[in-house]
Amino acid sequence: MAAEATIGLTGLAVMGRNLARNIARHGHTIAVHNRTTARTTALVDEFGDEGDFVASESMEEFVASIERPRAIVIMVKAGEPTDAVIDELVPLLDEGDIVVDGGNAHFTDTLRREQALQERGLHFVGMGVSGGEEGALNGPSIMVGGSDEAYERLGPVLESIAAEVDGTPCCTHVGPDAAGHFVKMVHNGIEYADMQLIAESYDLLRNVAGLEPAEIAAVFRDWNDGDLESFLIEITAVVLEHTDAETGRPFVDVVQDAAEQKGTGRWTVQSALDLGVPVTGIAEATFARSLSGHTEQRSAARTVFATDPEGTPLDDRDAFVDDVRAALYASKVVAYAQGFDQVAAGSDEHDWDVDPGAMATIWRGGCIIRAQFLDRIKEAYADEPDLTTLLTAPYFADAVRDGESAWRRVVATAVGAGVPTPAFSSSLAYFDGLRREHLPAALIQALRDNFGAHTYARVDREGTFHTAWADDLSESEA
Ligand code: NBP
Repeated sequence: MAAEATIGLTGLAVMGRNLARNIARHGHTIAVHNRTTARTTALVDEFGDEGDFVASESMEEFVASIERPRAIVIMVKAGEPTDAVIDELVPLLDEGDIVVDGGNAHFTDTLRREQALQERGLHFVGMGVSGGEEGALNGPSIMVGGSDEAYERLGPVLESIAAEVDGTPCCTHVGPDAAGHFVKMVHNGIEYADMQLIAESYDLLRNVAGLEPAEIAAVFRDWNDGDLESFLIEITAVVLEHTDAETGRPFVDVVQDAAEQKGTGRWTVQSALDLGVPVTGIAEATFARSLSGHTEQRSAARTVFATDPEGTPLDDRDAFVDDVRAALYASKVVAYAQGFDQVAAGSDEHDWDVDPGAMATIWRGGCIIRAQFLDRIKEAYADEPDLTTLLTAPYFADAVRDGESAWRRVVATAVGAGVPTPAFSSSLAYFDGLRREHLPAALIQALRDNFGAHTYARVDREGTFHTAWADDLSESEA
């Protein structure tokens, strides 16, 4: 078979198929393959007229149909299936060929695979693709890891199929080896926090302000005209105004209130713990999903503690709704600041040299967290590339300062009413933790020295000290 395809893609389930169509629609000849040939045939039968597809039944034919150095995208189930496909592909490849994993791999798997393929003279690219099936077809946000050489070959194709905002493609070379999959993971973690904050806002508007779902939909639509403008706020309005055809009830009331946390949120929190980065918003969002799924414990607790606290009646419902908007925005600033801290920490740990402004730029379109807000983040990093925390960038500092009292009122009201707002509350606690002159960590250090001779540093002189707690309380330099 003549090597005629610019790029190849194996794994033609929903994501792979849509990505292949997107590539073909942009004028690139694409070789396609799937373990089960029926999917390949179906793609070409249904959409063959959208572009130039070169279909193969066997992996050998598929590889032979791609121009060298070959660029081959794998879009199969993450984990063992990805390793199985890599193992099948590698013996058929030549030095300098590029294997791209577009699945949701854990970044440590990508580190391992990159190392193994590099030793065989191949490039391995971990590529984060955001935007679900719709994004894959019409323009995803693409976070590409791997070598510069690999990006030179892949960049033109990937940038042509990515979403575009203000003429800029939502695709970039994030950094070496696993940088792309790492930032995709944090992106998903931020998505968890974003959705949890929206869910808490909804709960407060419904159960403290007493609004009906359709009324709350109108509130979200209104919010979507301002600073909060984003895909998630927009679809919240759509979901909340939807009525279940069968029962005539608000759709949100016929959906079970048990959310899953499938992996990337958990991975983000696990990595944050390893890196020592407090991503409280993402962690609380992940735990809130876990709590929602503990139906037996919830049922037991409901039986024992059924009564809601009375709380304080609202004086002014409209003012409360506006307070919730301000609290949502301030908490969102915190959640994103924490996510960007994690990207920076991961980048330092692995020498990836990730440009945070570029991440904000490519998340503006194609992906689930796309929002007007990301333009402000992009600008903040453009003004100050070494920003210590997004919270102190002038635009965000003003936003938090303006919303601070509303934020405190909302959290206090929620606590009084017994409505759980773990993401709102923990974001506020994080903000307070950062801005305070003194933290009680001093007492923790003293206690650790008392029970375990862990030593402490003093505020008034250099050095490390220990107090003889069980003896004469004298202090010595450790
Ligand atoms: P799935 O994750 O459902 O995987 C199905 C594909 O994997 C099929 O092509 C299947 O081939 C192939 N496959 C499996 Br399973 N085991 C295999 C093996 N041992 N050898 C060869 N092929 C094997 O597909 P998807 O939902 O399209 O997602 C693809 C990737 O994209 C995943 O990593 C996913 O996490 C990621 N992703 C998904 C989304 C989304 O919104 N769905 C978004 C972003 C990223 P078969 O047809 O022969 O069974």
